[in-house]
Amino acid sequence: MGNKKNYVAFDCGNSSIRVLSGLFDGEKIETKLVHQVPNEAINVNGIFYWDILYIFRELQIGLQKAFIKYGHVESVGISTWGIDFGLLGKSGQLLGNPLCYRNDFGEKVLNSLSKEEKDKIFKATGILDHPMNSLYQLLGIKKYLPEYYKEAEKFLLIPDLLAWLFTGVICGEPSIASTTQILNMRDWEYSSEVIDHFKLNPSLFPPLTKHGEVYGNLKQDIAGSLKINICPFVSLPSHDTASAVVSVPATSDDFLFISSGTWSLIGTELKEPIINADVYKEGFANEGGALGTITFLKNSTGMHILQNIKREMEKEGQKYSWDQLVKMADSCMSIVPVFDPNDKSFYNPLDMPAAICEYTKQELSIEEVLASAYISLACSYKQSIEKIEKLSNKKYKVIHIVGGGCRNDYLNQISSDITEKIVIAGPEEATSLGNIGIQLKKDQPDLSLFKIRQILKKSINTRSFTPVKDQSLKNKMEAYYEKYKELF
Ligand code: LFR
Repeated sequence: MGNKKNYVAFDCGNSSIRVLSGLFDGEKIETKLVHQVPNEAINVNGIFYWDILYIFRELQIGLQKAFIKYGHVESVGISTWGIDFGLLGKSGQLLGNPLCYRNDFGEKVLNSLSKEEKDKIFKATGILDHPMNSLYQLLGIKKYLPEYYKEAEKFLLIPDLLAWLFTGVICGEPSIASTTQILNMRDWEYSSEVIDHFKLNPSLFPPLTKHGEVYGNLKQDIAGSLKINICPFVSLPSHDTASAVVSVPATSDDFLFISSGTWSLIGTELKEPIINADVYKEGFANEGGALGTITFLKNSTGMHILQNIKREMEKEGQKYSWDQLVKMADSCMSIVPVFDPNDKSFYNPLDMPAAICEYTKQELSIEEVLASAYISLACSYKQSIEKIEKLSNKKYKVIHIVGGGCRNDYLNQISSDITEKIVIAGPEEATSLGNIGIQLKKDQPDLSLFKIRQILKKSINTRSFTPVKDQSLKNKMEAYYEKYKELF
């Protein structure tokens, strides 16, 4: 490894827990996946939980592997999915496993609010109301699991909770804090208006760190049991979407991105939030990005649909590769119906293909279900992009698709065909690269986001997709989108 530095990224998503080493030679970063295990919410008596101690344990195994493979760990950064959190009790211990945002508490709470209340929260924060936001989950716990809320002293979002488990330090991080819908995105402070309105305990929320600073060190007992060096933990965009956006290989400050994973986060980066009635109406949020930037985005259903179709197909015991699924979708010659991937029916169905058939009111073959899912996802991308162009009064020629979902070249091509824009796919390891990119600030505090992006751009390969030229295919794609727009 020569004298490359070994930066470690924890990348925890809804479907996998991963540890990567980022080997930095002073010019570029080479990422190496050192550990990966599946992640899954666990249903206990109808409530979905995350097994946080399993996640903690697997991250330790990954950290140890990174040390054994590449030597001294320079530092560690944590990125995870947003919204979910754990509560520490009065005696300083974790009060049970964190709940998963796919429970229905949030929806029940949000449905009980008046339009005025919803407007007030959006105005106070700049974040869109979505049933899964931590605010509604927390209020749901207050109402439906009151014993947890009563005993809670600290609210720690998943990366903050992991940071506490690894370092013993209680702190928060701004990008993940924005997924609560309690942070005011104008000044990045927890909104006293929201806290007072819902009579939340303000001391639940820990102080926020600054990107690039070291907030703690690996606990001595963990370092001892893993037989690795005591390494610093660096504050960085610990919301996976925010770290992924750091790695977008854009050539200018102004770009469109889709961070593609279980969710597709479709947006652009801004210096200041845009908080007005149109933004609210069109369903956009001003989430926290890296180093004070705003990721202005729409949270749209992504690979979740395809992941669940695949899961259902595999229930009989046979395994399918993603290539096989693409071939099946591509073999479908018929005109398929389109559906709104963001409809409630697809949020957590027991059987995704059945949910699609029921929603479209058609008996579809599995090939048709797959084709319909691909087309519908691409149509939802186009609709969100049209809205971004309207709200920002700009036109974009290129869409950067980053994250695990950009491995799917079939979806990349259909997205280019439907949106009639160039798609640049990559990097796939977007979250980890962004995470490691910001860790570089530990030693080079003056590194700007622009400079970090240049380093990351040198470190990756991308693939380009241009819109279909064949006129009859073009017409077919246009017809699909017209249908989609007419319906949704
Ligand atoms: C993407 C993501 C989204 C968030 C969703 C649920 O991985 O973090 O940004 O809305 O997961 O937490």
